[in-house]
Amino acid sequence: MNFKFALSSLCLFAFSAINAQECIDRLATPETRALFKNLYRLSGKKILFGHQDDPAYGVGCKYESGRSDIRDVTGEFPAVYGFDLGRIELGQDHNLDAVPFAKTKQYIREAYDRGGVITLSWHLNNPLTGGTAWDNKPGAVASILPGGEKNILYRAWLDRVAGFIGELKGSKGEYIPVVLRLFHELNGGWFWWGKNQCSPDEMKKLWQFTIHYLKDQKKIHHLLFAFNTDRFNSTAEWFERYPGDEWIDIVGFDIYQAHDIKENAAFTAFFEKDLGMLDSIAASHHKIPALTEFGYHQIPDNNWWTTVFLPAIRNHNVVYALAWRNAGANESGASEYYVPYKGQGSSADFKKMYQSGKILFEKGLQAENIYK
Ligand code: BMA
Repeated sequence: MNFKFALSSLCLFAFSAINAQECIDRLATPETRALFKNLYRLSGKKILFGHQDDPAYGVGCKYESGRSDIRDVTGEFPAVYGFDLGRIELGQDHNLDAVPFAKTKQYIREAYDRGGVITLSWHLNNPLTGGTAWDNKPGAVASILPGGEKNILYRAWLDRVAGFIGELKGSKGEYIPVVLRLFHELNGGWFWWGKNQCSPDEMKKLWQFTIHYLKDQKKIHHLLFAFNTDRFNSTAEWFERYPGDEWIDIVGFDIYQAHDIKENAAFTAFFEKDLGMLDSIAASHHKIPALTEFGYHQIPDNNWWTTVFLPAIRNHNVVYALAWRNAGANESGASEYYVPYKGQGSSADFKKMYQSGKILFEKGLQAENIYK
């Protein structure tokens, strides 16, 4: 290799390496860039604990200011807060789980003031049939692509999402950065955007259209984009519907343990295998790895946090792990929850995990100044 060639390839390498460690939006706000940079930095060192709908409600409290199940158990709010936009597309004032969007906005502002990370998912209705996100008749993805019969409707839905996100501002008037997690679990077949409902090519086009629309047409520059599958068997499966590195900041997967303690060993094996594959995916593509959803329904194993969850996750690079919502009792009285509430069987063990120092909650994250 001659010297000139070596030098120019070195420059090219250095240039792409620097660029690769930035978020995809070249016009991203300073706080959004800082969020990307700091999550990238923390990956492999700490894991931010997240919880869906955390300050809104839990098993132990409903819309009580300053309370959450995580806070009742540990004394702190989580580090990451997930909320869902499902039904915003219809112009409703509350989401599919009855959380008023006005309250979500307020929770997001308070979470940001505490130094927390905000992530939004979107269980949007089926645009073709008008059914829910779980109405998985094929054809909806094709119908909302440019030229499709529902593309104009889909744009109007994105306008509403953009309207909501555009109103998220901090106390200095700066936009609050948001990790937007679209079309989650797309390798499963249960949502209308799932693998049996559209081709990989249609799905990639939908991602690209959606991100381009929000970023370049609606001019929203405070988003990091998260792409996530459900549990997966191979890197090839994970990548099948990936739109490309220029569209995605955060890479992840969702995983749930089935309701049986006997499955601890099998779950651990699967979980670790997926975490390992995600580590390589993120490292080779210069992306931030995250466990975008997880849970063990009703946590029937009192020691699950320190004997299953923590040992599996602690040696991997996911920078956050978002537990699903503590919905509490439904109409039939059955209770849905994935983190302990005060007095729940696994709360002492959860506290032990909290004290391990590896997993960050509200205060540990505050020390990291992730928006600077
Ligand atoms: C599911 C359940 C549902 C909920 C949906 C969207 O996993 O928690 O009750 O409506 O997520 O949040």
